[in-house]
Amino acid sequence: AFVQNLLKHPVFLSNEYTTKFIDTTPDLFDFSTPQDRGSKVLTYIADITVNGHPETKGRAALPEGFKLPKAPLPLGEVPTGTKTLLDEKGPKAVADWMLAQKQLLITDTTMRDGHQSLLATRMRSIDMIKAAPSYAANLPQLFSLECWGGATFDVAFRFLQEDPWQRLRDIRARVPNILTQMLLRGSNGVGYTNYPDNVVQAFVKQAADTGMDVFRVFDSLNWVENMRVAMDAVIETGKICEGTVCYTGDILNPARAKYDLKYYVAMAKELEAAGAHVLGLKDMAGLLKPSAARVLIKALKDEISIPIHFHTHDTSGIGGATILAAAEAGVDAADAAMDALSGNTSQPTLGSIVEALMHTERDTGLDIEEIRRMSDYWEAVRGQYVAFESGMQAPASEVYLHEMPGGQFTNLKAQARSMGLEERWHEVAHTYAQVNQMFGDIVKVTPSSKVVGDMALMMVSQGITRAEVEDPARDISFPDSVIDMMRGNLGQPPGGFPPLLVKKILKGEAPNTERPGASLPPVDLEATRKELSDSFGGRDFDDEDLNSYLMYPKVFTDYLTRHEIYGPVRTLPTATFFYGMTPGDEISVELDRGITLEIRLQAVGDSREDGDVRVFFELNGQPRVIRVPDRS
Ligand code: BTN
Ligand code: 3PY
Ligand code: ZN
Repeated sequence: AFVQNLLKHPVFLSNEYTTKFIDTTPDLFDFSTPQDRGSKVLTYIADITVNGHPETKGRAALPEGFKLPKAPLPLGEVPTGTKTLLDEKGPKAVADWMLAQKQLLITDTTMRDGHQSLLATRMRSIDMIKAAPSYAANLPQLFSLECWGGATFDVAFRFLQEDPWQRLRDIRARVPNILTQMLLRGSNGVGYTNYPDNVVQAFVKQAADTGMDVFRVFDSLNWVENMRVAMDAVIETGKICEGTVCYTGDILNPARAKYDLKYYVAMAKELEAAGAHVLGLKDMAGLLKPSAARVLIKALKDEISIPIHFHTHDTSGIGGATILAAAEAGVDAADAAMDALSGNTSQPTLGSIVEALMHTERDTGLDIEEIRRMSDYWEAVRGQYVAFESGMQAPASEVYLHEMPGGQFTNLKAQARSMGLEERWHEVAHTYAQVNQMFGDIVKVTPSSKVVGDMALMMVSQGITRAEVEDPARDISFPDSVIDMMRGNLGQPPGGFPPLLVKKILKGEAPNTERPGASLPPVDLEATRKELSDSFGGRDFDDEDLNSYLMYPKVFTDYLTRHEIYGPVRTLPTATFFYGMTPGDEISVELDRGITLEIRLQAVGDSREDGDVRVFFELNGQPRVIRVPDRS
């Protein structure tokens, strides 16, 4: 409408058009809100340019002379890979092939746990999509690409204004040969709460349909009973079920006898019997020491006959040594992150693992030069996310004390900072360890880790000691998440929760010690779809949307509401998405295959009495003015 008005305007026709003309000619703005996607995207850019992005405001800015990251060129044809084997022969054939291989198989976690652990999960799809064709062509020996799950859903909708299903579809379309892999929190899906069985089932089916191949299924209290629904759903799809043991404690330490070698072997056997094609060994905090890995992997290899896939974090600085020890003991596959997104709370360094195993029996077969090229790209990508760096300077042995998962560490630290507890971080870490003991020494991984973190922050901020929490005479107002967990809503840890503490927290109310899903009624999926549709004017919603809504009702509908205003912002360059544009900047945005917008920012007007700012663009050569409220 604006362009129509502009084109007919006599001053414009007389060729005296300047941006000042637009700024001083209100009738040009006599049109209803711009509806087309281009205008919506311009509205987003204008808003960020004028008001800043709430997430990067006050944080580190992009370095001077910043350049857009460039992915390495794909080298020729796409060779076959692990995905080809799954499609042709099924999950059992993949597992058999894994066992028959000599090489250590490698999963690249850069696109999921790598940025989850280093950059608070803020990496945007566009940066992954650009690398995807190069992965397919240049690194076809990778076992899998972990690119989904964990915190992906929550963050994509809430902070990145993009749809995680689209991310998976876009990566899948560009990587036809390597397995995609996700982290599934068992009956907690990709959320923080226990969902009804049919919601978990619908989610798994949709993930498989959209393009997921390997499902690493775990339970945040290591309760196999609570994993079966998700595992069965994966098996049903014909994809790969990686039934997973979470590692905590220290099998070599007699003082931590609760989680000893026998415990892990027994759980692994249970998972094998439950139908897992692969056993996942998930060391989410990076606690498995090299000497313990030798003992544990050897025992597991002796006792079970499915392949073992090892995941760890480098928080202590010796994660790489543990992977090498596990490789020596015969582990079949291990996770690593591309060099530029590795180390500290992330996974050990992929290129260095490849180098360390070169010319040995477990040589990974990966091309180190291609890894370096890919890592150079990730290095440039990481540069765009300076605002989300945690400031962690060095690995630390303190992780053996607090046992915080890599994905939680930086988040909890940021939370502590926002509560004014930054200076007291080590106290938070100590308290976290005390809370774990008080809760009976539990596995700490999302969502149980969040509960421990909530309790620790509450105790430190209010100056409450463990003795006071445990004192029956002292009234404590517990965080909601703690009450919820003690009610049994996340399931049961081995041996149950300490009865006296449960009694105090629940004030005598009886906890549910059965599997939570057993008492949650199934959700009426079609009625839920209708409810979603009705709240958006009768619009159609597909199964992906429905599954998003089932996992995150409020987060998803907030995302949809913002989508109405801002349109498809997911393909904006990351620098633009987080920092807006500077007059004179030009960007090219592929909205959809073949639909490209050339956007140039001409000028930003001054704030007017009406509180709005006019922002002047050229969109594919045509002038466009966008008004946004000044909130800066
Ligand atoms: C590339 O393909 O190299 C990057 C361009 C991004 C294309 C966007 S990503 C979302 C959407 N889906 C597509 O298939 N293309 C666009
Ligand atoms: C998650 O659940 O997001 C995790 O990464 C657990 O380690
Ligand atoms: Zn992890």
